[in-house]
Formats: sequence, structure tokens, C-alpha cells
Amino acid sequence: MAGKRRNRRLPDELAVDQASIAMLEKASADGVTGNAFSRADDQGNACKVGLAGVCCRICHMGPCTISDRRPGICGATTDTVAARNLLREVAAGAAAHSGHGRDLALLLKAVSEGRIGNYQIRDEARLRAAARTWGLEEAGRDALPVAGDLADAFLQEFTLQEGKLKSLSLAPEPRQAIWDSLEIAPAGIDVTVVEALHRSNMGTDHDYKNLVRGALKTAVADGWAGSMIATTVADILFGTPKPIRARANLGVLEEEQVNVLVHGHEPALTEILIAASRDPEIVEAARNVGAEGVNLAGICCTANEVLMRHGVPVAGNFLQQELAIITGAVEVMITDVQCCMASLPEVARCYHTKIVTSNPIAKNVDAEPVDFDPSRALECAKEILHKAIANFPNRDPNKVAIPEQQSSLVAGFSNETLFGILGGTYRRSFRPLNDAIISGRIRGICGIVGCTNARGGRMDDYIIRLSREMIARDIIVLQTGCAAVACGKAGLLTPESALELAGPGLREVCEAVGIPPILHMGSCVDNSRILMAATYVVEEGGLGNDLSQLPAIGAAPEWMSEKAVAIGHYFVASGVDVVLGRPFHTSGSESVTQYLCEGLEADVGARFHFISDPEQAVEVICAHIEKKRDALGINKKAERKLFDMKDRRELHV
Ligand code: NFS
Ligand code: SF4
Repeated sequence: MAGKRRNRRLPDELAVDQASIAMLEKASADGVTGNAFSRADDQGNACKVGLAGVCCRICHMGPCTISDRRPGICGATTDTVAARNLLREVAAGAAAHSGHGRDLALLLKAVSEGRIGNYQIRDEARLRAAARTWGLEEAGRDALPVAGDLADAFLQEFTLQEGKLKSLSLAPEPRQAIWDSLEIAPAGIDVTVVEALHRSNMGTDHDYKNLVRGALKTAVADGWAGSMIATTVADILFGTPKPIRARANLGVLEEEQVNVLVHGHEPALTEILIAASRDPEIVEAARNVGAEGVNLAGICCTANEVLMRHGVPVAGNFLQQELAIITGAVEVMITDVQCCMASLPEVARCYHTKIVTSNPIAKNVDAEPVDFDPSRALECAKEILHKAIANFPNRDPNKVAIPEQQSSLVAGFSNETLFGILGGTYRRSFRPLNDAIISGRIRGICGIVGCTNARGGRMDDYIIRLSREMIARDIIVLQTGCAAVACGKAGLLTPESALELAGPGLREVCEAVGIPPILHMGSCVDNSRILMAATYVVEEGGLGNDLSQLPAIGAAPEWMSEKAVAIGHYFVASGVDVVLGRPFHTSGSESVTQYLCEGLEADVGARFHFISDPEQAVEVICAHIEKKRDALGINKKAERKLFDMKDRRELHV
């Protein structure tokens, strides 16, 4: 690094899990020049203007640094610029999720036409249910033509020029009415992202509230359509997740095997890699180089996808991608799209590890591209595995140190599975969950999702503390993404240990119905599952008729990605408050920040809370949940009990 080296934090100030701490210590001994944490330290304090969201560079009279006293050359104020920048973040996040959804919809189309032999319809019931949901005929028809029609319907959701998305009808009707009245019911996903870029273009939308509503609209297209489609097609093609035991943390890497890490978000290639890694030809090739076999493990959300469906172990979440390489035991890391750090080849240079990119829109000049073509998926998968096997003899035993830490976990809680567990085989129902919430044994629902962040506190710490405290207070936790992996590593995703930490009410319910208190529901696009879980609770009855009435809240304690900005916005647009462990880059505009954290409540019945302290977050969340319970009138019984004479006497001793 040129220039002066700033103070770097010590390994145990960066992470809570021992495996990560050990790898951070090992890094410098191995000559690794940097990692996300050290680069964060080297960056020093973030640029104040960027942090405040008041830097504008969307035209070439600028860049302009805007303040209350100094508008941009075009006259744009802090309000306009902060809101415009926020909208563009949401558009980028929505584009990422939806690009993933589109790729899968195209794959479904190709499968329906018999063009792609390595994939098939794995869950026909899910296909037929989805066809009915999106208004298609399925009864009495073969699966493949139904899949073709569904793929077409999904692809139309991307391109619909006018009117509104069919997918919106998945939401409770009062919510749809709110979107209509605020004019934030989106047309096609692509069209909406383009509109977001258009309206935030120089000299276009200057009304900050209108821009924020544009962000909500774009996010609705993401959550209820783009991400929803990604989840639905993945279930149809790869199987709907069911509870499955697996392991998480760097200890899942195997000293005696060829280690191949899958990293990114789109699971299509990885699905085939799983089969290929067990192919006798591959196993034989691995043995020929002295390995016992091929060990597949994952990083980030590709990991969550194959964890949920196949029990493939998770080596780590976002900030562990470099640390996994530092074990010295990874032959190949395959990246697809999103959240794969630019630094991977640089870190890999200190070891024998090969970084292989697999998507034509996500390359790295220092990595090896293998352009993945679904029509020759097995061939591609084998090519990659052979690369890894050939690389095994290059491993330097002196540089290998696989941490022993790995935790067992249970993942795979799709709604389809929850219906079965809660309602039994004959009656698909969320009833026991609603009853437990109404009776107060479960106080409410908290979705804890999102990334980990190299700036700020120790990796995973906020997520874990919040999750533990939620279940201790009888709040059931739904998780996805890197937050779920954080809890997995901390041992919170085994039913046994989580039950011990759960409050008495939550524990009783979980034991009775057979679910753990923290439910791992999948990858980040699977936040669509959380939207649907909340919707099913509304539909089950007894807890109001809109999502905004539920004693429910979302939290992204350590978020960093534009995708998280989009997710936060679709939850708020859906009527669910969202707690963020760090604020958006809008502090340069008081009006925008106030609208996000207060004003939106009047428009959509929900708002954002920026809370950097986990303990304060716990209090805010509990207060929010109790407020919603009060409004529903389901706290009455408990209040009467609280104030009976015996309790009163006890209060006075
Ligand atoms: Ni979500 Fe998953 Fe992780 Fe954040 Fe990245 S992997 S898509 S964006 S960092 S949770
Ligand atoms: Fe500056 Fe306005 Fe151009 Fe932005 S759009 S760079 S504020 S002149």
C-alpha cells in the first residue's frame, strides 16, 4: 500500500468465531498483503460527502459536492441528491436479484422445451401450485408444457410495459390497495429499473418524496416479483427445501480431499457440480492424485442454496471468502455473480488456489474464466473439477491449516415445509403459529437477514446477539443469507441448543410443533419466502388483514450491499418495519432521513430504524412488537393477569 499505513485492528477485534480469528492471524504469516478488514482499516474514515449521500456525479458539469448552503450546478439540493442516490442503489439491488431470477426463468423455459438435458423438474407440485398462483391452466396437462407457460409468464413479468405485475396479487389485498393509491405498484421489473434510472437522471425527478416512493416501487418489483421468481424457479428445478442437517464454518474443508468452493448466488452450475463430484470418473481422478475424493463446500448465498437443498456444508459467509483461501487447502474457488470480492485472485496468489469465474458478466482479469453454458452443464462442471483435481498436488502442506471449528445446523425451512410441519399431512395450515402469537406464547416474528460488514463491529456479533435475545424474549426468528450462516456458525441453528436459549413460551410451542426457534429459510433472494410467510400468517386469520398489522419486524444488523437496500425497501413498502445496524447514505438530507424513519409510516404503515447498538435494537423491536399486539387487541388477557391482586402485592414487596 502506498502512503501511510493506518492502525489496523487485531484479529479478535474483527470476528467472534475462532476459525476466522485464526485465519486472520495466519494471513500475515503467509504473506497475504490484505483482506477486507485490513483494507477497511487502510481506508480510514469514510468520505464524509459519500457517507452523507450528497455527492452527485450524474452529469458532467459535476461532480458536485452538495450542502445546504451550496446546491449543485443544476440547482439540485441535498434532498434531491440523497434521494436520487438512494433510488439508484435500490435499482441496482433490484437488478441483481432480478437478473438472477431472469436467468432461472430462462433456464426453466429451456428445460420445458427439452433443450437442456442436465436439468429437470424436481418439484412438480411446486410447479403446479405456482402455475395456479400466476393464473395458468395446469390440471390434466403434462408438466413440461405447464413449465413452459409458467416460464413465459415469469419472463413477461420482466417486460410488462404497462399496468401492474401479476406477482403483486400474492400480497394481501389491503397492501395491494396501498400500492395502488400511492402509485407504487410496478409494471415489468426491467421497465421499473429503467424508470428508476430515468427519473434519477439529471434534470428529471427533484421531489425527494417522489424519489423515495420510486425506490419503494422498484423494491416491490424486486421482492414480490424478481426475487419471488428466483425462489420459485429454483424450487421447481432444484427441489423445494426441506429440513436438512449440515455443517458450517471453515472446519468443513477436508485435509485429505480436493476442496472446491462454490461462491456467489446463482445455483445452476453448483447443482450440477454436486452430481459431478460424485461421478465415479471424478472420484477416480481424485484418487489418482492422492486425494480421498472431492469435497464441495460453499460461501455466501450459492452456499445457502445448496445447503438448503442438499446439505452441502457452508465454509463461510461473506467476510470469510478470503479467509477460506487462507486455509491453504482450497484447490478451486468458483465464483458466479454478486458478493465475490475483487481481491480473491490476489489472496489466492499466496497459495495454490485457482479462482475460476463462471459467468460472462462477472469476470476478473486475474481469474480463469470458464463460461458456464447450461446446455453443456455437466461438461463444464467436470472441467472445473478436473482443474481442481490437477491442482491438488500443488498444495503446499506447510501452508495448510484448516481450523477445526464447524457447527452442526438444520436449514431448509421453506414455507411449503412449514405448512406441512405446522398443519400436519392432511391440513396445510399456519394455524398453530397464529394461535401461539395470539395467545402470547410467541410474542411476534423477527426476520434477521443480510450481510456482514468489514466496517464497524466484529463480524457476526450484532447478528448473533440480536438473534439470541429475540428468541429469549419469545420472538421467533426467520433468517436468510449471511445472517443465517452467522447463526449457524454460532450453533444457534440446531434445534437443541436454540431451544435452551428460547423463552418459555417460544420453547413450548417449538417443542410441541417440532420447529426450531430460529428458522433458516435460505439465500437472500429467499427473503421472498419471508414475505410469503408473513402473508400466510395474515391469510390464516386472527392477526389483522394486512402485513402492517402483524407483530413482525425485519432487521439487517450488518448489511453492506445495494441488494440489502432493496430488500429493506421492499419490506417497508410491504408494511413491515426494518431495523438497520447502519444508516443509509442519506444523513446529508434531514428531510430524506426523516421521511424514511418517520414519514413513511403514514404512507405505507412502516418505516426504517437506524440502530447501531444491538441492545437498543432489542428494545425497539420488542416495543414495536408489543405496540402491534396492543393494536390487534391480543395483549388484553396478559394485561389483566399482570394487574391482578396477587401480582400487585408481589410488586410491592
Ligand atoms: Ni445477501 Fe447473499 Fe451475504 Fe449480503 Fe451478499 S451473500 S445476497 S448480499 S453479503 S447476505
Ligand atoms: Fe451537479 Fe446537478 Fe450534474 Fe449532479 S446533476 S453533477 S448536482 S450539476
